Amino acid sequence: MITLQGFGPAFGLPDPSPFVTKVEVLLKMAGLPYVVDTGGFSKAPKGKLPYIVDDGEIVGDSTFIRWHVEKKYGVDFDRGLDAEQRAIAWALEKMLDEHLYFALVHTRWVDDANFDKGPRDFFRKLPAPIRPFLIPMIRRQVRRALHAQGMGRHSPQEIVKLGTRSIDAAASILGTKPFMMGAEPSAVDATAFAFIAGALCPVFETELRTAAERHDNLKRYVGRMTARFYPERSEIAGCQAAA
Ligand SMILES: N[C@@H](CCC(=O)N[C@@H](CS)C(=O)NCC(=O)O)C(=O)O
Repeated sequence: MITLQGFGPAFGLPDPSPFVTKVEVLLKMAGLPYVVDTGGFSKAPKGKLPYIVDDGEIVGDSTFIRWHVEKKYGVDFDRGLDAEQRAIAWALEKMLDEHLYFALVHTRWVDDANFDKGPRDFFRKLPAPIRPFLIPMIRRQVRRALHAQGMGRHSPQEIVKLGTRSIDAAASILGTKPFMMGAEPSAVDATAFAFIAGALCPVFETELRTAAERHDNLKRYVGRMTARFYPERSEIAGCQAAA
């Protein structure tokens, strides 16, 4: 049995981390039984979530988890795609993982109002006296990480411009297709669903959310992915589940 280490549902999303949601959807796509555990952050092999424990084997990072599942269980998430489609899917996935992600982190962690509505809640289980020290410290770490990565050097308006371009690109790639690469879901849909749902999350007031809301095809896509992979949910991120 596979244990997926994540943060647990938050903000109406399967997980606040798009990377955890991505892995959960990949496991669902692969039809593998799994359980979610939220107590494993301190043992994360790369200091980040998600990671999985598969029969004692620990695999960290959503991409390495995908490759582990493909190799160990003989799954090809991209079956039916030719080399060019696989390359486009990879490029789209990495645009979301390595670019849109940091714009979303900025909107949730740097903007005070959004932080108060969202990430501040992660600290509610900590003893009250240490919260006033720890919360600003962790926010400083996030700001430093954004600065080191580069996104954090831009103004909020510039970050919105960059993130909007990625959201628009995802909407254009989807076009009128049911899923990113065609009639059936492939690996990139696990990522795209996680990030687009994260961008559309109604908890946060952001111009990136407005940018995503402009695309009806993205909203219907989140609803379609919800119907397929979270059939127990009537909606995710304000998008009604519908096939
Ligand atoms: N490349 C990693 C990224 C994972 C990641 O950035 N996880 C974040 C949550 S969204 C995390 O655990 N951050 C905690 C930290 O950096 O301390 C993947 O694909 O799994």
